[in-house]
Amino acid sequence: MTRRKFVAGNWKMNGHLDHLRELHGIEKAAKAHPQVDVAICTPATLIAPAVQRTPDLMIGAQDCHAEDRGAHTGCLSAPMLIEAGAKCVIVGHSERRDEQCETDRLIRGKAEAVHRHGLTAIVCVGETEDERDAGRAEDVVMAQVGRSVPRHAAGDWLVVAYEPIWAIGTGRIPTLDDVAAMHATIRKELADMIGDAAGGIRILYGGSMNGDNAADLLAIDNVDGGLVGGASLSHDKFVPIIEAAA
Ligand code: G2H
Repeated sequence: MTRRKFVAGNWKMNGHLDHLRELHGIEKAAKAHPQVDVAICTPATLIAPAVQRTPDLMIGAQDCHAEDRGAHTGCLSAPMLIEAGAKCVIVGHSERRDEQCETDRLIRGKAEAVHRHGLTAIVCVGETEDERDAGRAEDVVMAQVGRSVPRHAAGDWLVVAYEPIWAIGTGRIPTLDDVAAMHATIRKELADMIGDAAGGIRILYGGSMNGDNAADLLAIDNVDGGLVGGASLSHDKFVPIIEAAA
């Protein structure tokens, strides 16, 4: 099955209003390569101004609550993110699994909320270095996929991002063979869960993706794009990744 490549930037807790100038070059590259889906997930405070500044670029969020409203101080719901102009939402990033103690069950609830309101959910999974060294990487990731991905998932609203935690922001990446093996395992797990619909779900690689390694990573079977942190913060580092995906 043919899947459109998807390159999503994750600005994490970086960027102020003046940083939105970086979006112009990214929007231009996205327009020049319409065969690639391109998004930037900004801090929530920047979503609305980013949409205003670059209306043709997909802007996303980095989290949302599983509920639509209520007594949840400090949280944002999917309808609020829609109002701000978000089109996609990262859920279950390992930094939130770790720092906010997010569980697979909670992450599945967030993905379902994202879908309920017509947005695209990017569900993150990935193993620690200890888990990989112990030979448990595939078991850990399969369990996360099994519990975090809703059973009615489909390619038009759900994306999985495989991010080995030890590769995040470290400049280290797995071997290409290891990436291929993990993405194939995720595809198989999705097929066991949801059948033929699994073929339409995009599986992104994340963790120190940059302009130098993107072409090799994106050429791997079942690598349908990238979730990019550090290299998405400037257009001159992010645009080569979009070009590699085109
Ligand atoms: C992994 C990735 C973005 P980086 O978290 O989600 O970050 O590309 O900086 O490793």
